[in-house]
Amino acid sequence: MNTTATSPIVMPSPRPTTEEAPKLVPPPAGLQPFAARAGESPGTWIDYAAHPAYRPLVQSASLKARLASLLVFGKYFGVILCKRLVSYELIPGHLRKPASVSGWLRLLREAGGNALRKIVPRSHAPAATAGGRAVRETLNRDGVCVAQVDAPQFARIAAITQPLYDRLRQARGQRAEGGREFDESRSYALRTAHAELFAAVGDALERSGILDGVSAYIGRRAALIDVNPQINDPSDDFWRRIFADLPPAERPAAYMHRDASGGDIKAIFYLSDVSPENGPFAYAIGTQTVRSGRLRDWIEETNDQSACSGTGPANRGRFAALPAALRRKCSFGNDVLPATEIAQRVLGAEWTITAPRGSVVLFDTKGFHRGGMVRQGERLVLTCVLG
Ligand SMILES: O=C(O)CCC(=O)C(=O)O
Repeated sequence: MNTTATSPIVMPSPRPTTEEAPKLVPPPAGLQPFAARAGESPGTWIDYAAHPAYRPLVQSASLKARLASLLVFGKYFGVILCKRLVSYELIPGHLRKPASVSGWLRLLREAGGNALRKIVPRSHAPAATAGGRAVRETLNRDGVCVAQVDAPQFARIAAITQPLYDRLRQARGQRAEGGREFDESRSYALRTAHAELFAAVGDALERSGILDGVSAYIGRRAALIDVNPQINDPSDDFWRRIFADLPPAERPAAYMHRDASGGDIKAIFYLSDVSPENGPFAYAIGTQTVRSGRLRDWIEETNDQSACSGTGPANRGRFAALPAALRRKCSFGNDVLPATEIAQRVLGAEWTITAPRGSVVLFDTKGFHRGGMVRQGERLVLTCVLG
């Protein structure tokens, strides 16, 4: 068994030089960084009993519907607890769906190791390099950090990924236009099949000091977990196709969300120039500091996992039938009403990151973000999970 091919890439000690330290792009002047207030979270901002899209459903939910919703919630809450116990999102893609006994053993070993690290956490030294320190400080302050990848390293990544984008474009082309869910914009490159890609991305992250900075930010040695090529174009309508049963209305924070994962860092490499029209990634700076406690996080993640946070009538019905304390979600942006205080605070902090090909955007996935909402043209990115 080749063990190096089955465990996450753990980078050797960082070895960037001062010249290689990434030049970080500051957020534009004029943004109002989000100042989190004690105890607040998406669940405290939206009163679903008074929200026009939910109020009638909250009022009409029968006892049977309430019990059914609670039952579904309980089931998915269990799933989330298990996922958090083994840090599921930190298990690399190629281990997640075992097809053999040895595959199951590798998965169990990985999951067990993650669970053990929760009980006996390993401490990690503060960032050792200038680039790493800059990355950590920027993530601490803004939750997001934009850098330029070294040109030869970027060229290597672009060349290796070209066939993956060709294949993804072909797969997307076979589907009727419209009605595309966000996940259909991505493919999942497994490390076992794409070792060269993982090596190139890992190298770029390591040599720039980014991985060093991420390690210092999360307080443990970060590894490259997943690498996902992604294409977005105007046929991706996941952000427009919301509340389809209701009359059109202004949704100023449509698709804004925090990830329903256990809290990892993502690195989005821009493989095409990204303008305001072709789906820039956007992040509300400072929102990584909105922390309302693990239980509330788990409740939000449960509702996203069970699809209860969707905006279709059935999803809203299930969500509305939950007890008020459980009516909170990670993908809360669709529900933000215009001209509310929270709309103004989130949108006032939102950095829409237009940048040339060769840029990389790092962000704390528990901060509020959105992207891939293309009006014109096409956007190619490589979304990587670090943790
Ligand atoms: O594609 C984008 O720019 C947004 C991605 C995103 O929201 C995510 O990965 O959680």
